[in-house]
Amino acid sequence: MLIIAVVQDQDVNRLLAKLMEKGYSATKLASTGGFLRQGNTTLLIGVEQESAVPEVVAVIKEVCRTRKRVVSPVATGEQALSTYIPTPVEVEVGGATVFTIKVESLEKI
Ligand code: 2BA
Repeated sequence: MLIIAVVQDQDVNRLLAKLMEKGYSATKLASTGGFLRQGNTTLLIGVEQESAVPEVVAVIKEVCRTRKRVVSPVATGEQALSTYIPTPVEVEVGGATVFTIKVESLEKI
């Protein structure tokens, strides 16, 4: 099984430490959220047994926090040419977005 978790940068070190402590392997990828266009982190966590998924998800739930971000919309098109003043918008970013996928094979070469 492959667990893909998009998490906030602030939670990554604690999350990786907990996962390693419990014997899981993970790969950390720098990513960017499509909506906020700000950095976040994507972890690829491969586990051999499907039964390990709930434990990994529980660790993610324990570590990752929901936070509020204030974003200023970027002016586009005609707005950019006018006296448009962007109003900051508050967005709640979830603790993690988690996808779980069945893996056909895992080969280490
Ligand atoms: P972003 O795309 O930068 O989104 C950050 C937060 O902005 C989202 O938090 C959500 O609260 C809000 N948001 C996203 N799209 C929106 C929209 N069209 N209108 C209003 N608000 C919107 P989360 O939902 O917790 O997502 C956090 C990050 O997880 C996302 O960063 C993205 O990188 C990833 N993600 C979330 N859903 C995904 C999906 N279905 N597929 C792939 N990645 C996803």
